[in-house]
Amino acid sequence: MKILVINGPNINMLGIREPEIYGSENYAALEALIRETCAAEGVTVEIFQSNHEGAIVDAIQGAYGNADAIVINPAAYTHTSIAILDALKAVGLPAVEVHISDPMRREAFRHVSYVASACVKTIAGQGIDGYRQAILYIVNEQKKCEKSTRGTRATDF
Ligand code: CA2
Repeated sequence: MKILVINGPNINMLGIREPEIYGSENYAALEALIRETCAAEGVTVEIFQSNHEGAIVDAIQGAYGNADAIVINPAAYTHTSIAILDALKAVGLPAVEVHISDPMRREAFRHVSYVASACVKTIAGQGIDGYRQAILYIVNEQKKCEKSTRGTRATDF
């Protein structure tokens, strides 16, 4: 299984400012957590971060035929981007939306997520551990799927 993890604008600045909102871990620590979680689960991972909406759309399109699932924190684009929503719908891969903070407990302009309707789950307010939870959710769903289809094909004995 391969998971593509996408981070939007300013996530690369983690740990530099606003630790009371985003915690004190930096982006390198986030990458390390994602890689450790995937390695422990036997999952291949690709991590992508961009400050540009179109580059994020390109990364989502690039996952088509190349990844089995997406973990995405679109950051501020969560609240504005129909293009990212459409890209997630276009590729049709299971996607989990992650937010380090809980946008619902912040300013009103953060209460709307344009991408949520294209995601199978949203994890918010768990700090960077939310990425670990998202990966484990995907792995567990995959295991459930394998279990329910096992032995149902004519070629299975
Ligand atoms: O809580 C989240 O993960 C967010 O997606 C983070 C975004 C924010 O626009 C969303 O509403 C919620 C912001 C990305 C990080 O921005 C930083 C700001 C200052 C210092 C470090 C990072």
